[in-house]
Amino acid sequence: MSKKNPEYDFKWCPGCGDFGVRRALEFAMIDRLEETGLPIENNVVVAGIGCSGNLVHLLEGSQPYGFHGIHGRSLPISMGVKMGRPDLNVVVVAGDGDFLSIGGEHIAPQAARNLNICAVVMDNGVYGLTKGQSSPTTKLGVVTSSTPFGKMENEADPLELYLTLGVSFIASGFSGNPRQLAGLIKEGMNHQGFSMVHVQSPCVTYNDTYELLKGKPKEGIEPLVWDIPEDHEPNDKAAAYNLIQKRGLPIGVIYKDESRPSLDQRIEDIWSKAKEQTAQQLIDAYEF
Ligand SMILES: Cc1ncc(C[n+]2csc(CCOP(=O)(O)OP(=O)(O)O)c2C)c(N)n1
Ligand code: SF4
Ligand SMILES: [Mg+2]
Repeated sequence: MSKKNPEYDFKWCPGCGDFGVRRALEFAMIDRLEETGLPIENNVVVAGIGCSGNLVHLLEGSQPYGFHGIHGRSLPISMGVKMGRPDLNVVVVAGDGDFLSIGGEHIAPQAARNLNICAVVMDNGVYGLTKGQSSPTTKLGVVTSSTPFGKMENEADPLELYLTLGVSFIASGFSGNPRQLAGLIKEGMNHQGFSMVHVQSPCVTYNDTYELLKGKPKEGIEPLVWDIPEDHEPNDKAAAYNLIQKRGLPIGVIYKDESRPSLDQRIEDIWSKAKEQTAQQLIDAYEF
C-alpha cells in the first residue's frame, strides 16, 4: 500500500515514545528521497505486531509501501521483500517483544547473512499492545500484569546480543530526540548490510521511563542516556563492547563493519558464476 488506509484507526496514547520514532523515520525517508532522487515508493516498511508495529499505518505525508505481517516475523518477511526487489530500501519497525521474544530466533541467521535491511526496534520494556506484560527487556523483579510477584528472568541486553551475533551496523537511539534518531536511521539505511537501530521509546501507560532516561538534573538525578563521544571508533569491536558496558545507555553508532558483503551482493556474485541451464539439462544432471 502506498496510500493511507482510512479504515485503520489505531491510536497511540498521548506522549507515547513511538511518536518520536515515527517522526524520525519520516525525516530519514524524506532526507533519503532528497539525496537520492528516488521516489518515496522506493521505501518499504515491514512491521511487526504491537503498538510499535502500528507505526506503518500512522506515517504522515507521502506514503512508502507498507507490510504489516505476523507477530515476530518481520525479519523473514523483510528478507522475502529484499530478495524479490533488492533495489528497494527495506525498513523493519518492531517492538522489543516482537523482535527479541517471539521473533528472537531470526536475528542470528540474518546477521550471518548480512541481510541488507535496516531494523528499527522500539524498546519500551513491556508488551504495550496487550496491556503491559513483561518483555525480554523488562528488568528483573519488576511487577507487571504477567509477573505479579516480580519478573523472574534477568533482562536481555539487546546491544550486546546484536554485537555477539555479528550484526554489521548497530546504533542506539532515543525517541526523545527525533532529529538525532533520524540521522542514525539514515546511516542504518545507507549501510550495505544488516543494520540495527535500537531505540528507547517509553510506554507512558505501562512503563514510563522518561524521567529515568532524561534524568532530573535539578534533583541531581543523572540521565541514563548519554551521547557516544566523537573519538569512539565504531569499526573497533572491542571498543564497542567497552562502550556498552558503561553505566546507562550510549546514544549513537556503536559498531559498524563495512568489510563484509551484504546478502544481495553475495547472491549477485553467485549469479554471475552460475550457468544458465534448461529444465532438461537440469533433469539430465541427475543420474537415476
Ligand atoms: C502469535 C502471536 N502471539 C501473541 C500475540 C499477542 N501479541 C500481540 S502484540 C504482542 C506483544 C507486543 O509487544 P512489543 O513487541 O514489545 O510491542 P509494543 O506493543 O510494546 O510496542 C503480543 C504478545 C499475537 N498477536 N500473535
Ligand atoms: S500502550 Fe504504551 S506503547 Fe502502546 S500506545 Fe500506549 S504508551 Fe504507546
Ligand atoms: Mg514493547
